[in-house]
Amino acid sequence: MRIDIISVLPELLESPLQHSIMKRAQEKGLLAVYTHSLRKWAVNEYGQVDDYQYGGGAGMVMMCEPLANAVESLQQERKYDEVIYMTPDGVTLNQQMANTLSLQENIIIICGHYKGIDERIREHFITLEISIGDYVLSGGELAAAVLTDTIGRLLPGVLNDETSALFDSFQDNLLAPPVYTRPEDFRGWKVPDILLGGNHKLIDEWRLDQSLERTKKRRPDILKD
Ligand code: 6GU
Repeated sequence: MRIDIISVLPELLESPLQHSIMKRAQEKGLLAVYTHSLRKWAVNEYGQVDDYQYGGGAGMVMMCEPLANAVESLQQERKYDEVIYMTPDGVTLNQQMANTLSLQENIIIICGHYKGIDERIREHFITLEISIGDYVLSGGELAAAVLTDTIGRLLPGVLNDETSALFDSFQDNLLAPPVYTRPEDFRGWKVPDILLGGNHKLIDEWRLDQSLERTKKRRPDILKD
């Protein structure tokens, strides 16, 4: 899968996508992430990509021309399945959306800044608007990194058996059960006996039960009947 991210601050995206699982996904050739500085398509030699908003009011708006040229120059090279705009007024990201997006071949992600992007770009280029939660970030970059990570780890071959996404919280509308590692006794705090017994049927039942309890208590809203 290929993800092209358009941003006024591409540096912000680099570190989060260059380590651990995202690094491995790219090294294995399963994921290709390209970041593009919007300034490359600036309207003048000063690198301008934003301007005052019509009607007045504080805050700059990202201009049509640089964004339209950025998207179209990418679209000239290949077909994109989605042109996504990261924005707090988009639909809230969840695991189901990540699963769906992980099946796509090529996507563009646009990171907003300031007051956002000119509405005409949203109307004519954007196919999907995504928020990562009900709070406001200074820009869309961290949100784009979150989206890329959550999609990237779902691509076949990225995770191995040990890190399998099948048992993640939310994957089956259940939170993950508690986990423990050595030692068996830390300051008198013991690992549940059942996990030490080696009876995998009982362990699976215990884990499912813990998942259910945890979900009922913490996230009754996601629990299926
Ligand atoms: Cl996608 N962008 C910004 N700026 N803030 C957010 C967000 C996105 N999602 C939640 N808050």
